[in-house]
Amino acid sequence: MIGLVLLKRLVLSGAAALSLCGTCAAMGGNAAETRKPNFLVVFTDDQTFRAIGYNNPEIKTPNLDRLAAEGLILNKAYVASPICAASRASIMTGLFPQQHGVIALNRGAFSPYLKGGSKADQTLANRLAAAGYHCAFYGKSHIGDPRQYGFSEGVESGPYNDVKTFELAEQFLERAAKSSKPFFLWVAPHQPHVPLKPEQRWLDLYDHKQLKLDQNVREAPNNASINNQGVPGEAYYRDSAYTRNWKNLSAGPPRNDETIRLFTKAYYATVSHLDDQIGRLVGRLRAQGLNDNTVFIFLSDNGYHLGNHGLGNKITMHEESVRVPMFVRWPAHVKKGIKSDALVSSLDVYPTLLELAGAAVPDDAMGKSLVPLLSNPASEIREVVFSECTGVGGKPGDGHRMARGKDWKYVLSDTNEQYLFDQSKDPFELKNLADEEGAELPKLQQSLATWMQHVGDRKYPYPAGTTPRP
Ligand SMILES: [Ca+2]
Repeated sequence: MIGLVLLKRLVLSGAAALSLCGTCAAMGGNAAETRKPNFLVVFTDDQTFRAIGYNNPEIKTPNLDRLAAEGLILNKAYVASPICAASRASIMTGLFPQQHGVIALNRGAFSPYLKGGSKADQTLANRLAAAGYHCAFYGKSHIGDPRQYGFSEGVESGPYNDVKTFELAEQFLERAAKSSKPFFLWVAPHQPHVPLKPEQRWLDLYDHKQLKLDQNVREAPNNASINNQGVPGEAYYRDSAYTRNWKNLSAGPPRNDETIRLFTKAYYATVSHLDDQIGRLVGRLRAQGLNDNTVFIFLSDNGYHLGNHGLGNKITMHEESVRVPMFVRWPAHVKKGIKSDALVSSLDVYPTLLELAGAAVPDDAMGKSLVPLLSNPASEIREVVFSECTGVGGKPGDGHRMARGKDWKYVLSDTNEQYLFDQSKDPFELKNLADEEGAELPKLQQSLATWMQHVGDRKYPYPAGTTPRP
């Protein structure tokens, strides 16, 4: 591990890169010739934070566990928005949905960031391309052709094409190893988004009867608006996915323990298949001599409810929906086996990669660079992390907002109900403490109010009845 100052100097000047790397003799063309690190981001779809082996021994992800153990695990990673298109637009722009305009699934609002648009130069890929990177994208975009927002090559794949996506990504690495340019490779599989179609060999890894149910699993959601997932609603998603593609079972609410376990089995099996593909991709990285100088970042676009709070799908501000597995691996410079409890956002990918590329980070970027954590995982980069899922129910201002501090989480719900959870004592979010006296509520209310004003939230100023206490 190297110090932050040294890391910055190393990345920005590049001159010392080889002298610090003990395994450089084994490095291939690309890494040996370039000074800037390569970037490989694997961005999965709907993978909740408990759906990875190092957070949950029931799920089998040996490759991801090994890769995570070779770098920095980020325990508290939250997405800017727990829904596909909004989350993807956020990670590519470094902004929250109400800033870039892609609310919920309104991908048309991304047009200013596409080629020829007024904000096209602001995307992550365009900024990295300007810094000398060869940018390639394989997998699910959800916000248009990736070649329209800064990637010089790549394709947007449909569902069930992940095997092809990984093949193309491996072929890219073979070409990249022969190039003198650093690369930025974005791999976005569809797995484990529904409809689930796991092959039998992955299903065979799990006995649904042995799967444990989380403490907050219910047969049906209660009526609290914090659980509103809008239209068409999670029952549609889950019923259709499950009924069509695996077993003729209705898994929508009301559920029972068996249907939840059966769905979880299919979901875990899908993640295990994904894990195998990621393991092969990083194996190719190693085989091409690109391993040491490639920053590998793993995360998902949002989480997923597996019967938690009586829900499937995502869209809520519950942990299952908004918190994702995330780690950073960079063998040349990041120590193995380190973990951080710092509050991290998916928005942090944007400034982190720009900083490591030696490019300027724009003042309006909403994320924080993760670089300090790479050398000191005990450091903090923010006091509160935010998320939003607006557009729930089809109205632009409706939806959920979250301000999550170190131990406490505050949610302003769809219909202006307030929720306060003490994560240190109640990680499954079973007890709402918003009506109890204490310093945490006004503090997080104020944080959220400041954030709402900054992003131009349509609910700002606070709705009547929910005014932050002084
Ligand atoms: Ca998603």
